[in-house]
Amino acid sequence: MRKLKIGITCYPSVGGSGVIATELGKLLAEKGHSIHFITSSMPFRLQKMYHNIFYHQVEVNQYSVFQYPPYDIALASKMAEVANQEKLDVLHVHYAIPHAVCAILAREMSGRDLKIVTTLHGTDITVLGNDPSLSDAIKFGIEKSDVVTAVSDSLSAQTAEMINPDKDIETVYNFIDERIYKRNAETDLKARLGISADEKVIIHVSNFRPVKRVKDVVKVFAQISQSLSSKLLLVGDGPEMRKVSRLVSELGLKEKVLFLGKQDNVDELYSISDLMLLLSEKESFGLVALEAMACGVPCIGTNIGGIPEVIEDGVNGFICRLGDISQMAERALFLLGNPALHTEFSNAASISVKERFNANKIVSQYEDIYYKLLK
Ligand code: GMT
Repeated sequence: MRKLKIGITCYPSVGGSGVIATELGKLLAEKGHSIHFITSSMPFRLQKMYHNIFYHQVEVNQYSVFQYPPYDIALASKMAEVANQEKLDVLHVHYAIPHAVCAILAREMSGRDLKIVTTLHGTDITVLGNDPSLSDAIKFGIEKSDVVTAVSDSLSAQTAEMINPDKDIETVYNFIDERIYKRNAETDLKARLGISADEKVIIHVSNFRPVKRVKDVVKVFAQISQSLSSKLLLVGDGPEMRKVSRLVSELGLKEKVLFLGKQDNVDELYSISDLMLLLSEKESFGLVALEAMACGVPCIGTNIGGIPEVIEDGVNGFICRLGDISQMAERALFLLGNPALHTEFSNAASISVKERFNANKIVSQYEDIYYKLLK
């Protein structure tokens, strides 16, 4: 098969979608394709030198007559320029707004038969899809893309329901590079964090936006810690941080909750964890649950969006009703208090990642999409 020239546009410094787009680019490059990132800044996971990965920065003119800097136009121009210069075969954009719409404009500007693949990650549909000033543009971006994928069946269905586009949406799940996410051999990290060997470790990782319901995480932990010697690791930062730390103080949990802020090597933290809590009210997939599972950590998640497609209730974790703190705490205590079940869930979590969400399988699905389009 001929090697392809693929442009990738994503939010380079934002959460799971940026991680997936960057990891996809790296793995496609390892398979011999040339990858051109067209983004506003260097994708944050692009840490080492690859001979076949290139970065094209979108620069926005700050000309004083512009009330708002025209980022979308600058992005479309850059996409067209790179498409022509590099003779791109495919432009794979992550998020419909603005990236798919910019890609369509870029295709027009370039005059090339540039194939556009759009991957929907969630908030572009579940939040922006409700905004009447944007929903027509989202629909346009979806319908004019050559192929549209979504990261879970739930998001595919929700897109059909909310946007009703005249376009099929294919589910391609997110993936994990198991070379990075695996349970590390025992280290002294637990001791260095001041956690004793017999204490259970519960972890939550997010951007602390209201949809992540981090206060529920603290409330569930409050119940767990009444019966079990344990610590809660809160990893990440964001708008809810102040409210969360106030709640931790009010509940008298300051000695038991570790605020670790944003961290790069979360695999090391998962490797000392016994349970992950993902209690969001919106979540199209839940990449952090997959990362934890790859490190053998069972998860408790809500019955929301794509979470039940990742965490299998009663197999590698538990699915609970949104906001039902008692049910979540009861399931957590049941699992943490039953070592045989915990080992079973932990093994099942790793197996599920290997079988359903492994990088090779998912990257091949994207490659098949590109080749089919170029036939
Ligand atoms: O969850 C966020 O706030 C970040 C957002 C993003 O743009 O990365 O995450 C979305 O995309 C991830 C990667 O596909 C998914 O794992 C997250 O579930 C999804 N977030 C939401 O749907 C809220």
